[in-house]
Amino acid sequence: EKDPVRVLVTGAAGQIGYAIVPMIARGVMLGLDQPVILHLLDIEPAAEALNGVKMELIDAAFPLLKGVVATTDVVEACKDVNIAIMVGGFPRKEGMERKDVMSKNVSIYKAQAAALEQHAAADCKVLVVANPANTNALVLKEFAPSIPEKNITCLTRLDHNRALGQILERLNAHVSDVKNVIIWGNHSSTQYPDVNHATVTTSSGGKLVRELVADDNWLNTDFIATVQQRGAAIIKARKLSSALSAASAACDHIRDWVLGTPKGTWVSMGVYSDGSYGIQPGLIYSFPVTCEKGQWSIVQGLKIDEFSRKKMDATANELIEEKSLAYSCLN
Ligand code: NAX
Repeated sequence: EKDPVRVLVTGAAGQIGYAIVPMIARGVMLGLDQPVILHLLDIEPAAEALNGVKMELIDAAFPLLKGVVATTDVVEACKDVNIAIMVGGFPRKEGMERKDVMSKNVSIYKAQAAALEQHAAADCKVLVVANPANTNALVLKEFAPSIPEKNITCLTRLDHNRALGQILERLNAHVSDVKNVIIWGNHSSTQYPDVNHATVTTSSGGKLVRELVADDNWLNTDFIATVQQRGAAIIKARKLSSALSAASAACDHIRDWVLGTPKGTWVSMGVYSDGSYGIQPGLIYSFPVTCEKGQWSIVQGLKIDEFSRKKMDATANELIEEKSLAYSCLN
């Protein structure tokens, strides 16, 4: 049997936490042959609820689950973890200024960066889910300089999967037949869902989504807006934000990162920009990536038309602005 992998989930007493821990314990994230030890972190006011989650995990008797550490102590939570799923954060409450929310999250991510840097396994892979996800990940990177920058990512896979979902519904296709949509930029309403390179497998071979949909107007307007606004639509319907789909996407993100993407298929991940596609280095920006042997690389050489260029730059500009807001909170 393989040695267990230690997986940290912060904000584990929250909605996404409750949805993701059984997925991890069932092998959805790391495979059906990979035992896991779950490290669950939350804050003092949620300590009792966190303990309840631990009790339910014990009661579920998952064969792959070799242990549960449930704690409000960030050092204990980070000890020797191989994978860190950062779901905990400070939500925006009604009437709060953006700067105040940013300031709370900057201080949380600064502190947790330090704890991960000192106590996590040297090759720990980090996925930030909590919003503002890209900028929280950037703060984490800045304050954990000894963690390789390639190991710090943020979640845009939910947006990627939402884009696939819209195409599937439109074409009445099956999920395994549609691939290579792209989410560029920020996990926010400025993200750019791009279908220009997406394909569908049909009985007569691979076809471009654009050809099969045959409605550029829909693809350039309603499709983009629906994906960008999907989070808000879920809140309106459920009176709660996306949780099962977010948890599932986080599992997809880590699984593909660790176990690799299928040949010819890419996924979207928020990663530290190296300047690819003219996106300035120093931002955590969502790109199309392929993964092999636990390493992601940005898909190169895709043709970018003028429509896409504008949208990719607009979401980059929002990230530049968020970054300077985050830095202004440090003083
Ligand atoms: P909840 O409010 O249900 O849970 C958040 C949990 O984090 C709470 O239990 C809270 O006590 C805990 N927490 C707060 N500060 C903490 C700290 N310093 N250390 C550890 N835990 C802390 O929110 P939930 O619906 O689970 O969403 C979690 C985060 O995911 C939010 O920031 C949300 O905006 C973000 N999302 C990001 C998505 C993405 O695609 N990147 C999609 C889903 C989701 O909206």
